[in-house]
Amino acid sequence: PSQVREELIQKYPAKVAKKRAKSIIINDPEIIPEVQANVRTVPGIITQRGCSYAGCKGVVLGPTRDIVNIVHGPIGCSFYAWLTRRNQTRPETLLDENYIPYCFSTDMQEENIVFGGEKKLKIAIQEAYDLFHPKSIAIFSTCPVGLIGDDVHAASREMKEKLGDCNVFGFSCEGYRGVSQSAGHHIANNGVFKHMVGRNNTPSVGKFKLNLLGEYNIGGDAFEIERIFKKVGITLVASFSGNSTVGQIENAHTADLNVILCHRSINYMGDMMETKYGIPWMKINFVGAESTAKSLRKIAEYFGDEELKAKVEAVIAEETPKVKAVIEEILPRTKGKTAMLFVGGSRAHHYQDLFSELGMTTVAAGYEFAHRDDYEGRDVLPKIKIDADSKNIEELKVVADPDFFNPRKTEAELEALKEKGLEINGYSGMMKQMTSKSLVVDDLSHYESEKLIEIYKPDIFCAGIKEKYVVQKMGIPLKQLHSYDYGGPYTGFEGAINFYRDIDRMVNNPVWKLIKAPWEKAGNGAGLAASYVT
Ligand code: CFM
Ligand code: HCA
Repeated sequence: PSQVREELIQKYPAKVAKKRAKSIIINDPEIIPEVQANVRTVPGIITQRGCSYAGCKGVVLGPTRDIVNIVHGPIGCSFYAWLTRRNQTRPETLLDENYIPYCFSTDMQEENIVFGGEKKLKIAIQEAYDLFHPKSIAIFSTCPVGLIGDDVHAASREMKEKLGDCNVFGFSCEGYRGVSQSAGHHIANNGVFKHMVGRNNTPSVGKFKLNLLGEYNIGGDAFEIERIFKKVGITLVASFSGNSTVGQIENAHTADLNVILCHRSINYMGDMMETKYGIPWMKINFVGAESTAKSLRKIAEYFGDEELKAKVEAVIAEETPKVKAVIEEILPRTKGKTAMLFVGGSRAHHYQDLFSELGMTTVAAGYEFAHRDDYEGRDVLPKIKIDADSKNIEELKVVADPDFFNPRKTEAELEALKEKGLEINGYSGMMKQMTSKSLVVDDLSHYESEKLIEIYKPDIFCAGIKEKYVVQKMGIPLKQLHSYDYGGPYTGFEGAINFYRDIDRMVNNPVWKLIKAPWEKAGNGAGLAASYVT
């Protein structure tokens, strides 16, 4: 692997090579080496990353169906984000509000850039209100808004007061706010926490009440998790934010546990809700049949109820045989094959579980925009250097709520749960789970992806739409782990079965052998030693 690392960086200018070397790591799960992450991409490098606005508007706020999300900016920022993320939603009746299929934009023109766009923004808010009378309107700032200094917060406050029965709030999530989507997640968490959580104090009903954080219902993933929760008797108070409503999120502080699926995008919310309301959080994973079973057991252990534990065991026993039957059929065809995963800030970790259930090895993986804790585990948090880019994002000062702070577990109870092996408020990251000498690469560049494929020739490469067709032209199937290539759901037990079948179809499709990869074409000298790979 150290030769591979050399090969990846040798074409770069010396300074760039030095920087990239810190983000290309040979894994050792015992020691867990440091990975350089959440730093600026070198200009000129083709990155997989997106922007802050994408992380705030598209990722965190986008899936809540009854907020009117108005993008303050030029139309392109809206148009290219319109329905592209595949977050599904299921209104309870046909009359329920659902603005997800819409695309709201202030359509800023040159005149607004020169003379300011606040007036146009307020007119847009009024127009949206007159048309739909929504409970909430959120405003998202695109790059020019910050550059010209439009105050979306003042405009929102003014309109909230004027409209009376509509909660209007803004986000300073200009694309350039941080080095990637990740800054937008943090900005979104702050805004949702400040303007939504705790607004509605209707007590929630149920014996085992939790919020599901960091699950965005891509391809219907949340529907499968909801099905399982219902079956075991767990009440989902609020989802952040797949298949969610404003009412759920405003009431989230009445739940007794937060479970976090995507740590990267929403860990801030878990911490803030713990401080303000006394609700602990636990990292769980519903991607993979075994992980789903393990996560359900963790939840039952947290609530410490024998009846719930028995119900969880009964559901696992009922769901597992159909999963096992499919694995048994497919495993002989997938066993021993290799995968690479370069996605976002959590799936590059979670989907390794599904591949290992198929007997496949992850030879290289990395995130687009995660932080060191997502690689190395939260123990490194105190060691992470605060740089100019991270300082840019507000850290909310959160204190215990005088009326609603209520520790759901005493210190002693939490200690006892930890003794039992339950990781409370913790996440041990991706590297601990990956094999020794596998490669971990942060913010993989396009050049590096081509090199990795030439060297390892993996049986499948997992990434997004920008990578898909380039990789497939090299004769390697690419599975989109963002949009799922319009498949899914992939969570829970039913989802695992869907995934096994989709991967089987891809890695065993003879069509890939008909494509001549660049290194197979005569005379291009790109034939890299397969002997690097052990
Ligand atoms: Fe979390 Fe996500 Fe992801 Fe993410 Fe994303 Fe996504 Fe992703 Mo695309 S919140 S970090 S910012 S799991 S949109 S649903 S698929 S990059 S790995
Ligand atoms: C985003 C959204 C995205 C893009 C996916 C892709 C998603 O980052 O703005 O590049 O294929 O999941 O839709 O991550």
